[in-house]
Amino acid sequence: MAQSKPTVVYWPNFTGRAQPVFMLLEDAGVEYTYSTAVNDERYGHDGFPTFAPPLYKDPENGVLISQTTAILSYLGAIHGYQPEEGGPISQAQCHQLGLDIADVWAEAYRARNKDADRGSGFCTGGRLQTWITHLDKALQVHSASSGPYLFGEKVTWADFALHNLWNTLVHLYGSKLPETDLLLKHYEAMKSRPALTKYYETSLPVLYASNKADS
Ligand SMILES: N[C@@H](CCC(=O)N[C@@H](CS)C(=O)NCC(=O)O)C(=O)O
Repeated sequence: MAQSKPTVVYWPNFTGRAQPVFMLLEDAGVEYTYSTAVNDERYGHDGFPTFAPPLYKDPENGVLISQTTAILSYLGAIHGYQPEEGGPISQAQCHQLGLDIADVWAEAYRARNKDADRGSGFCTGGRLQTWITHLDKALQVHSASSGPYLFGEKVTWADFALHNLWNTLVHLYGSKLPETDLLLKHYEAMKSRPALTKYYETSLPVLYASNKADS
C-alpha cells in the first residue's frame, strides 16, 4: 500500500529542531513517520525546494516544507493550534514569537558550538538574559488573567517552539541559565499535557552529548 502518513525528516539519534514538530503532531494525535534520510530528502526531489532539516512532507496533499517555524505554522493552521481570539493580529504575533524563539535557538546553539568560550559569554553576558526577559514579557500578557500558554488558555504552535527552546537551553547551558519563573511554569504546563508526558517516556534526547552543559 502506498505510504499515506506524513513524514518528518530529521537527523538520527536526537530531535533538535524537529522536536516541536514531533510534539505538536503527538498532541494532535496525528500518526506520522520519522525518516532520517536527510541527505536524500533535502535536495533529492523535484517538488518545492527545501534546504535544511527538519522537513515535513505529506503524500496526502503533496505538501513539502522546511524551516521549523514554517512547519509549525502550517501544522498550527491545519490542526487548530493558532490563537483563538484576535484574528490576523494574534496570528501575526504568534508568528513573531515563533521567529523570536527560532532566533534564540540559533544564537544559543551557535554560541555553544562555535564560540571560543563555548557560549559562556552568551549565557552570562546579558544577551540570553535580554531574550529571556522578552519571552517572560510575552508570557505575562496572558498569565495574569488566564495562561498558562503564550496566548492564554489555548495552546498554540508557538508554545511547542518555546517548550523545545527551553529543552535546548537546559541541554546546552544547564545550571548557568538565568532564572525565570514564568518560563519554568510554561515548561511544566506543556510537559504535563498528556500527549507530551507520554512522548517523553520514549523520546530521543533533544541534542547530543558533545554540547551538553558542563561537557
Ligand atoms: N532555520 C532553520 C535551520 C535549519 C538548520 O540549521 N538545520 C540544521 C539541523 S537543526 C541542519 O541540519 N543544518 C544543515 C545545513 O544547514 O546544511 C530551521 O529552523 O529549520
